[in-house]
Amino acid sequence: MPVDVLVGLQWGDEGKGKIVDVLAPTYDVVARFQGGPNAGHTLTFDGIKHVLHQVPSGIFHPHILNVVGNGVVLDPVVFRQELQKLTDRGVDYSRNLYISRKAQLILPSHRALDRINEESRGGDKIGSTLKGIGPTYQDKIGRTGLRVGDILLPDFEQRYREAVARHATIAEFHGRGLDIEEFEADFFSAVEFLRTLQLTDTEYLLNDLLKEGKNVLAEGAQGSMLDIDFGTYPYVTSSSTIVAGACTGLGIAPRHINKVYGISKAYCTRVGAGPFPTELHDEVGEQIRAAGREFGATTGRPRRCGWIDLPALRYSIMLNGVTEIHLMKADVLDEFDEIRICTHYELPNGEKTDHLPDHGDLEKLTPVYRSMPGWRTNLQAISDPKALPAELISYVQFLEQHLEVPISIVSVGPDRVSTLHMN
Ligand code: 2SA
Ligand code: MG
Repeated sequence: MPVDVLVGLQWGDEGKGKIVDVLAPTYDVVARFQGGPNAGHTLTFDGIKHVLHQVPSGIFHPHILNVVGNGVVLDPVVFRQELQKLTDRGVDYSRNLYISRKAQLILPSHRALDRINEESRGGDKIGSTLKGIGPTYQDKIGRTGLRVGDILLPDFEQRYREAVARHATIAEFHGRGLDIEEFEADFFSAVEFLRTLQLTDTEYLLNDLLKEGKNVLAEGAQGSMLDIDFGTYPYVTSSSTIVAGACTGLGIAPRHINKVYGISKAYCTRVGAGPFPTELHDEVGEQIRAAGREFGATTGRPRRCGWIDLPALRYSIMLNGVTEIHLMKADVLDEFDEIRICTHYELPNGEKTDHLPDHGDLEKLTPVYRSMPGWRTNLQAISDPKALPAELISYVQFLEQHLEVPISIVSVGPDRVSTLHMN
């Protein structure tokens, strides 16, 4: 049975959490394959909003196994807080949550280094979430990281001390101290808690389940334009956010992958620094931010807002082999008389292109827009796709035509129920 993968096609915050929640009941397993507490996946049902960071979004369904894969970087302190919140809301995760022993551990010193790295960049900050993501992946690739399985070793504390000593020398290089003493007791008690959970070699678990005929939904975090290789480097996150990351981040062979759901907003946002060709610096951008409540789910930072960017989407669709698109937050554009779509870019020499140049040029290019009339309709009140306004249908058809991928879902509100299945 197959693995379907769900990825963000933009700079994150496309609404992946909501779609995993909607699709989850048709899957046996939901697995996270990269990222960590930098993610903020928002799910809304029964009038309650839940924000998940490291826990897979299938956790509210007792029959679904939820897997934190080896590609994830896990902060035990944040993880315990998240699980405590779930317990408070009556969710029992004791039997349906598994964590890879090969996932990397985020230490308090990684968080400190994230901040020090950012501060030492002066005016050229990445705009990291300061959750320790970059430094933890650095240790992973540098082969010096601590993994979840290491907490079961008798000399874990010694290994921890060695890592911190190494991190202290990096901090010292920047003329700084780590200053993490006050966080260590909490870290070790969270590690103690982590030991009580189901830690296992999830690559075997997943492949055994696939053999039994179970199906898996791989839940991506962040977005393709933040991918470490193909995103707007260096203004990216430190993991492979594209479909290929699901293979290495879970231990699943490419031949198991079937559908690829590409999630995109009906417009575009970005949080953190880096190029964003269609960004709006005017009151239209403000209006989108207000209507879409565009503030970071993890850090609360205001998100930068702009129109949908077809060259960027086509690039993401190519990298991921997207088989269907889910268009999110269409209702945010309800009040607009005009909707704009960036169809291609113009280079400083006047040449037209629909390729993404490298980031230096990306900042210099001018988006070329096609304008379409807005629908001026309260979409949240609509539950039948046949009742959608003609202007929205035209917008969807225009996107499908230019992206060459069907849009199978249009989301018209945060709740599970505000999900229109097209076709
Ligand atoms: P990091 O912390 O090292 O991964 O930051 C590097 C860049 O990646 C961006 N990034 C994100 N962008 C959008 N959403 C993310 N998740 C949270 C959310 C973010 C928040 O769901 O809202 O609450 O601020 C996310 N995580 C990382 C980040 O902005 C940097 O540009
Ligand atoms: Mg988010």
